[in-house]
Amino acid sequence: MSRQHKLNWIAMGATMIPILLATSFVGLVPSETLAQASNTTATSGAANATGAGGGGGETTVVMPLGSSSATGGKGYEPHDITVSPGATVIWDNQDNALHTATSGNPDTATPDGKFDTGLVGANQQSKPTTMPTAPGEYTYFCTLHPFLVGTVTVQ
Ligand SMILES: [Cu+2]
Repeated sequence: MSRQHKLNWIAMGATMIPILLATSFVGLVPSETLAQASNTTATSGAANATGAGGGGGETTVVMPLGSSSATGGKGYEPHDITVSPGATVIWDNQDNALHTATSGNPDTATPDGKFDTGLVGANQQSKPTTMPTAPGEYTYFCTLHPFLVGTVTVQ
């Protein structure tokens, strides 16, 4: 066999390997991967439910699309949350305007310094924001749209 022939055989072998791998992988896909995908979905769904109800994990409050409209009736969702002392909360801004979650008096739009996300951009999440350690009910609002009001109960 000439040197050129040998090289051709090697090259052909190299191209066959990926094809064989791809073929055998495709054979595995239907049952295995679909089973895994549905398992993953079920698990994350369960984790979310636990986080929302448990109070022990991370709590997320949504600023829904339309929150910047005073008459839209959209506000922090959920409006009231209960967390343990010093827990962290994330505000998820799904609106197309900037918002904050700032503790204080919404009637006078006066922050009290207990917690403040600062400005949260459209379609962004706040940093994990640490809640007070002292039990109580803390009212907060958006400094740009003070008609957006929510409460955090620490207990
Ligand atoms: Cu706002």
